[in-house]
Amino acid sequence: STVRIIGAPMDFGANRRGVDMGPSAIRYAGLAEELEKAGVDPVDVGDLPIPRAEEIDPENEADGNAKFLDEIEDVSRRLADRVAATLEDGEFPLVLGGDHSIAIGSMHGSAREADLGAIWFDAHADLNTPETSPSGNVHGMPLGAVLGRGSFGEMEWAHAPRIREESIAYVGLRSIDESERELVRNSEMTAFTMSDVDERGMTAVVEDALEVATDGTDGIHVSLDLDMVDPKAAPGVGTPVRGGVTYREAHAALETVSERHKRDDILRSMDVVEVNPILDDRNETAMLAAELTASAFGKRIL
Ligand code: DIR
Ligand code: MN
Ligand code: MN
Ligand code: MN
Repeated sequence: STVRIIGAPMDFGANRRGVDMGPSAIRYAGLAEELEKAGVDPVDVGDLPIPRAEEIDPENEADGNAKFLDEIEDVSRRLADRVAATLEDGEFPLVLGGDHSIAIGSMHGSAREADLGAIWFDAHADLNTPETSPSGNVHGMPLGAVLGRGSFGEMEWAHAPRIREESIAYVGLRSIDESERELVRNSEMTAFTMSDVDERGMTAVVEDALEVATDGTDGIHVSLDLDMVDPKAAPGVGTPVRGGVTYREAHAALETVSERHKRDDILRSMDVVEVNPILDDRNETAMLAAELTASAFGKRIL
């Protein structure tokens, strides 16, 4: 099978600069080689053209309470088209971020021709909207946007009717805004927090998450925010939160996804986000991102 690597070097959605270098860092860490070891055929189509923040009128930043929303809307539309075209060509879209706002485009594109479930590996819930966000950073809002919550103005199109809340499972949650907590609790989504990982172990949790995401859907999107992992193993992220999953648990999580994929061909699209080389320690977070992606596609020790 062919995996089409699409770089999305976007940092408009994050509060820390540098996440736009994530795609280069993950490639340099050996993503294509790791994927080959997993037995897939990677084809790298380069990066989506994204303007530099320096080129943008700073007035745009304060676009209501969603910073750089116009720029993000434009990138999301083009990314969604690329992801949909990749699937039409019979290839697997693997999108490299960039901040987590890129998931708006990748999920929307993936859900055009399919009922889509999702596993959201993240310390954060990313369910804010311009109305609820305390930061105005769109990387905290991608699920809000695709689920059609809140007012995204020109980006209302991002609502993807073929993504149902009940087909989304979180894994790794540990940092939810006060205003976001009720949104998650009142949603139809399934939330596995770090406490669930503590109590039940990562493999059992991800098996349950896979049940949620595959039940009644045509396939799943895996969104891997590297801040799911503890900052000791993944220091190069914009919003590190201590108490995250270990290096081994992270591998177990993605290996569990690949085991299920081997049986039932469930994987449809994936993104790997929030790697920030400026904050990293000798590219180790990018290397982890490459390794975990290979685990998702079936790379094993033996
Ligand atoms: C916070 C932090 N919930 C916000 N979010 C994220 O700004 O909305 N950090 N996603 O990675
Ligand atoms: Mn996130
Ligand atoms: Mn996060
Ligand atoms: Mn709508």
